[in-house]
Amino acid sequence: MKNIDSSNHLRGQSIYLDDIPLLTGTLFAVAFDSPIAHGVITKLDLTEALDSEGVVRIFTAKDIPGENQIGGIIPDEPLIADHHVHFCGMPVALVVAESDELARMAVKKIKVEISPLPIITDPREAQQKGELIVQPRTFTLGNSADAFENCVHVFEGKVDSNGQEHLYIETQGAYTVPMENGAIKIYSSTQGPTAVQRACAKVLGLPMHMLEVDVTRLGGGFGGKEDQANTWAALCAMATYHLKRPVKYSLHRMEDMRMTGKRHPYSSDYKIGLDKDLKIVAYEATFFQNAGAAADLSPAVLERTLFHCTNSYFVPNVKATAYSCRTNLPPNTAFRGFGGPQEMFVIESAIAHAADELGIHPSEIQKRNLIRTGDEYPYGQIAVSEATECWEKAEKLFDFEKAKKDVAKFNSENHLYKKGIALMPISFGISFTKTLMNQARSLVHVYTDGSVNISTGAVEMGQGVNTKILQVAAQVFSINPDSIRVNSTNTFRIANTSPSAASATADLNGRATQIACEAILNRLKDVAAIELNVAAEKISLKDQCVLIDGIKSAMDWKQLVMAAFLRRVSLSEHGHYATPEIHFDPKKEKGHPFAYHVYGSAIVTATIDCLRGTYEFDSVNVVHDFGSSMNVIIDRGQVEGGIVQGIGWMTMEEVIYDKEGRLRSNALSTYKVPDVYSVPKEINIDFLQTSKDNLAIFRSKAVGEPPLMYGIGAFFALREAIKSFNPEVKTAFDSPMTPEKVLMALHSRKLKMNN
Ligand code: LUZ
Ligand code: MOS
Repeated sequence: MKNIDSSNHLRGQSIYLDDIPLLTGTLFAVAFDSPIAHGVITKLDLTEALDSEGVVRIFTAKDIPGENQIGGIIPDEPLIADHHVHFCGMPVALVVAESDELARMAVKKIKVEISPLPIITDPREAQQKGELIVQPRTFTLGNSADAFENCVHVFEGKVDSNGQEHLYIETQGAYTVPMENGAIKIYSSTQGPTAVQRACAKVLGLPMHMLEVDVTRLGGGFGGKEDQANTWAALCAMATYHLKRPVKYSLHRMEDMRMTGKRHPYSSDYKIGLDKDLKIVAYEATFFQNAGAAADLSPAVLERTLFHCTNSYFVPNVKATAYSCRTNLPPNTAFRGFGGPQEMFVIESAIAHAADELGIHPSEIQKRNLIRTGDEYPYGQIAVSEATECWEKAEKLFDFEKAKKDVAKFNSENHLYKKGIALMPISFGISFTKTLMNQARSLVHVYTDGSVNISTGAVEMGQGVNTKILQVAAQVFSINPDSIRVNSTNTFRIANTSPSAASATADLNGRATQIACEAILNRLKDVAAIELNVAAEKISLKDQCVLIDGIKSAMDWKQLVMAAFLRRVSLSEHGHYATPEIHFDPKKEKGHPFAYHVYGSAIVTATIDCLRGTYEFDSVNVVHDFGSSMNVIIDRGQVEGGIVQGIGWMTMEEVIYDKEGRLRSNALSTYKVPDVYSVPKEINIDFLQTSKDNLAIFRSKAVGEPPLMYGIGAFFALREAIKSFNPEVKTAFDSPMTPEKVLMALHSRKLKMNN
């Protein structure tokens, strides 16, 4: 089944925030944000801006009717700077004017004086100065200190990974409309309608039932709108609260890039110990997460880093410690993978380091250490693993041995072009790491004409979740998908939602939909049994017909629905799903936090131009654990997109803040994202079909985040190619591997590994 949005997307008929028709009297908001990364506001001069054409009002922190606080996990983030500014891009004032252009003109006339304070941009420096968002956490398994004593090979080093701009095509924004009795309707480009509702309630000092958040779809989120859509919604809602007029704020790209947080850069230390058979016996890592100026989701991201500290490997002795470090950058936030990719890059670097020293290809080590069913993850969960299955199938299907030989042959015959090949296995835990968040609800109505309308907490952001929800209902009722509609996500229909995140949205909301549809179905079967005068067990529904003992009766779906209505049987249901079996004890740092894991292996091949340092990816060949995919087209799209986004993070996307905490890569002229020319020339995705029971919706495993991490293989493929040109060089584990860095590595004589 195709994505139900494809046709409207193609015709430009899909509704995004900017497509909502504006009501008469709508005003436009634009934030004035701090030009200084850290300091105390000594003077804020609004006079000239207030006189500017079309300005209705300028709001500051003292206009906030409730609490000036939008911190989700920790209350450490003012909506509008009061006295202190903590990062460049922090909102200081909100101009509201008759048009977007007039608001922007007025913003330029605001004058601020800020007495500067010391600026920290480096996470290690922050940690040394005790600037931590939360207490550090440590996961341990076995005894790594003792285990290192018995290792034949021990290697230590340092790894750095940079941030990543989400670059959702639709920028952040909100549109707020005053309703009766002081209620406010909030259209928001958010992954978390309830997060927006909660933040606005706090800022306005209103009960949540006054705030209706409505989301039709997003033009991408990638984690950037899990928490950080709250700001714009709360700003607009505050203006609507005071002015009793609709207020819209749709960010320009440069505002969005400057004012919002990104993927967390990490700086990490590793120590890896192997025995003579290349088994990883001990592993230690310390992570310094660059959290930015406020907690945002950083503590949760930090937690997921620890959960994935050994990626797809079983290591019997592990100690991993993670620090969330407060710096003067915009608060970094969720980004596809949520701290997992940063960690996986660290253990893959440790393995590559060991392989360098031992003179072997890293895959020799990777392969020997894949986690098997029954092995224990460092947090106590026992693996039900497909790691070896994916790896071995990839090796066979894409003939890894031959590919390696072809690369060697190419390299022996070419001097100015070199190829490199890398294998990248992944293991990603599915569930929010916070157990309580793993719940969802679905409201299903069947109308008397037989058509069906579904509302859930799931937000459609291009990932195809609405199509999957629709498929669930179509399958349970066995009716034509055309007779089903999935509604916008709305906090008045579905309450207390978890954000659409953690790859778990289709599982959670799909399961809730299944539960609701099955409840209605059971009532309908009872009605059919009475109408047709047979036992209810004999009734089934197929292709909009009622069957008795598998044989078509005279009654169809529409007649059955009408019969139920005439008998006053409810045709609506509110289904609730909470993932069973999961638990975690943060005191012990042990438990069973994930419903299941997703596995896979990718083989990445790169070619570099050794004169220029430029490169291309010849192919990415993947065997991915989809379980039993319920939508092959959508799932394939998610894997392709993830791979390209992962490659972008690892190779070309370079977030640059200067020492003053100002974003230098602040536009698409200075921040390079993958385009059609830089995607791999070939991407082959093989579906590992598994029949094991799992907690996914219809056994169709979550697919949103895991494939991004295949992109890490791109770094190591480039590294292999560089090694072939310049065997002397020990390329630093410092991503992204930009063409500049490749060129430097190719032609440097004794560039020391940076440890
Ligand atoms: N968001 C969140 C996430 O709040 N908790 C998670 O565990 C998570 N994992 C991945 C992506 N977003
Ligand atoms: Mo996400 S990083 O699942 O919002």
